[in-house]
Amino acid sequence: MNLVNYHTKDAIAYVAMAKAPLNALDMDMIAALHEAMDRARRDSAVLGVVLFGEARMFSAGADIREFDAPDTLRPALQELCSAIECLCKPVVAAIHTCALGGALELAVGCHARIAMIGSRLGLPEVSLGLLPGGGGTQRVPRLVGTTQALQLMIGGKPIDAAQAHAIGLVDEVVTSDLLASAAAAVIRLATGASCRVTSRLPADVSSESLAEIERRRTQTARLSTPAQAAIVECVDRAMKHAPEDALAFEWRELIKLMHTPQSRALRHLFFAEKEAARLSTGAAPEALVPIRRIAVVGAGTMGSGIATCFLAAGFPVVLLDVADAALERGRDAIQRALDAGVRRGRWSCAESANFIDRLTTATDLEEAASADLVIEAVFENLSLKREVMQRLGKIVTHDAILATNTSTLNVDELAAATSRPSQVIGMHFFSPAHVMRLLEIVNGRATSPRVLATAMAIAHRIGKQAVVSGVCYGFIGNRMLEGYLRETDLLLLEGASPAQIDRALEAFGMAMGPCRMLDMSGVDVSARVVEEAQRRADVSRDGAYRLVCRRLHAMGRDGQKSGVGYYRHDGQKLLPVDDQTTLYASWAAEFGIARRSSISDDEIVHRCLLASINEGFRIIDERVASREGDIDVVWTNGYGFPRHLGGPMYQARQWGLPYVIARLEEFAKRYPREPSWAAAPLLAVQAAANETTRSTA
Ligand code: T1G
Repeated sequence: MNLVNYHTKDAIAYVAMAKAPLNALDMDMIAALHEAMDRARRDSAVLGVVLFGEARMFSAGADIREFDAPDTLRPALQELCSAIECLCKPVVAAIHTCALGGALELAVGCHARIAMIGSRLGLPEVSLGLLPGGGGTQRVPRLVGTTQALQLMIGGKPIDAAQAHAIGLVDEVVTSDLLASAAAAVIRLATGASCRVTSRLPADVSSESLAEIERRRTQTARLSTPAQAAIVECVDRAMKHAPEDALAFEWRELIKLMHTPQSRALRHLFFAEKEAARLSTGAAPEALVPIRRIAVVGAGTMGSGIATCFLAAGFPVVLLDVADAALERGRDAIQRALDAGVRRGRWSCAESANFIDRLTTATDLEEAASADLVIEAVFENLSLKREVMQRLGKIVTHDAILATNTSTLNVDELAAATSRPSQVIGMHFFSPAHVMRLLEIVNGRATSPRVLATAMAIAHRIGKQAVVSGVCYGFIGNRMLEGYLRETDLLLLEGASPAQIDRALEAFGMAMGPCRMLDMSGVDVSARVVEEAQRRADVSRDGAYRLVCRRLHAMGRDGQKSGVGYYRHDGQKLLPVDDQTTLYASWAAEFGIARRSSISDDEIVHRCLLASINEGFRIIDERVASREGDIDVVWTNGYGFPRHLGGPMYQARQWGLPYVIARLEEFAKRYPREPSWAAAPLLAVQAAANETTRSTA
């Protein structure tokens, strides 16, 4: 099987990258491309080269798997691009579907670029903690200017072919006959047309370019992400230094970045996300339930957000609710979400209008009969959800899938309420559903493999990051969140303030501290979940369990919505609550919890995170989650865990399992009343430690 296919026709050499699945530019592929270009150079009958990708796309860029051994790598892609640039014959890149990272750098090393409409082009290396190391930091600024180039590299977001054409990244956008158009471009270049050279220093560097570099230098110094700062320095050299020196600098910076903990963590997450979602691409299409029409039951915040996800993915959606007023509010919420997507450039006005045209609403549940996938998103109440699922089970067709959006209830109990438990699955969206990428797919005891595979494929289709969870209280994310919030609550009773706890965890890297988060999402919501979970004995029934949360709710202090919760809300300002110290101290005394005058940030971070990590090891022990990487994907995509730290389980591995076990044992001794620090989870951690010991023996 050749990595590169080469054939000639009408004096044009066609060089096709042919390495499934995505033409990743590993060392072998780059060597094969070198040979093909050399063959075209030696063939006197060949006027020039069309370079393209067979199968799914032009190329997904460099092979990320090679980055774990950075010191074995050579600047092969830089050398290939320089060889193409200096080839005595024109080389035109014909781009379809995707040209990302090194793939786009390869295309920019060519003398012209033709792209199929709708193709995506980008330099996403920064999302891996890296920089474009195939000459991109040098050639792209010379092609499109420093402002556009820095936006592409520091933002890391792909653009489509039309946008690429508008900034001069591609020379032509076609709707068909991609290779023929590229061949015509070769002939034009071979017969005298000029091409835009990117190999030399620009004749003059505008003051705007230099000012933009300075602006970005200041900005990235604040962001303290090494990759972005390095990108700015490379672009600065593209404007001022001899090309070969600047290329050498770019390569050295790339290798340095590959060694950083941030990049290693981000590369861990890249593959963890693929592995978590793998079922979505593994099942053969005929093995899936055909999904053409969606019904969403419940037009509230979650229901309208879920409906928006499917509308924006091109599905017709019927939104159901018992009251016309609720449906009107739901439709308005969907329109607002679509308008926001237009403002953010996620879709065009025309597309947005097209999406909303696919929405119908109804108050009669029978309207769900024509749906292939029905998602219930009614109020989080077991008897209500049971009744809805039972009625749906009698309404929908035999093959239709019934999904519940419950976040804490038992999916197996809801499945049992229908006459078709094998068709029932959990699809736990995170609010706002049309924004948050994470989707927990809850695989019920009776759920059929075909329904599971279909749900995973649908998750992929609506752009969600799917993670499969077994059935347990809170699935993966919320169950681990309980430990995190339990320790937050206890620390408040022991004398820490909401502001100190939030500051400590935000300094660690969490997007939002737990007290701020609870005030924003509603103290009442969390209190109701805890009380229901205590009633079902899913969590500790100890009266001190999540006491502060329950007591604040009992006082009507439900956070932002009531103006006071863990903080007093004065507009955007979060202020301390005057009587909080007295209140928390009295509650602590009520339950014999000792107060301390000072609690370190280190203790706050470790207790909250290790409570989650401990639960994470239990979740794996119980096979609720398949692997540690899945848990990392849940927490970085749904709970604001910093991506550059890889996720809670990855972080535990970086701390070292012996250290984790020692700290867990320390907390278990100090808090004997708290069952969650009990020995059981330590066995899981110990098992993991043994496995590590074995693997490194
Ligand atoms: N390297 C290695 N494996 C890759 C890969 C890559 N670049 N891209 C995808 N895969 C694997 C992926 O793990 C999965 O594996 C399979 O291919 C299908 O992927 C020097 C330093 C292109 C939009 O960041 O964004 O170039 O699970 O399910 O949904 O300057 O893949 O089947 O075992 O995602 O159609 C820059 C990363 C690299 C692009 C296609 N490039 N890839 O999405 O398929 S760094 C990227 C993607 C670089 C140079 C620098 C997406 C995609 P498995 P998939 P998809």
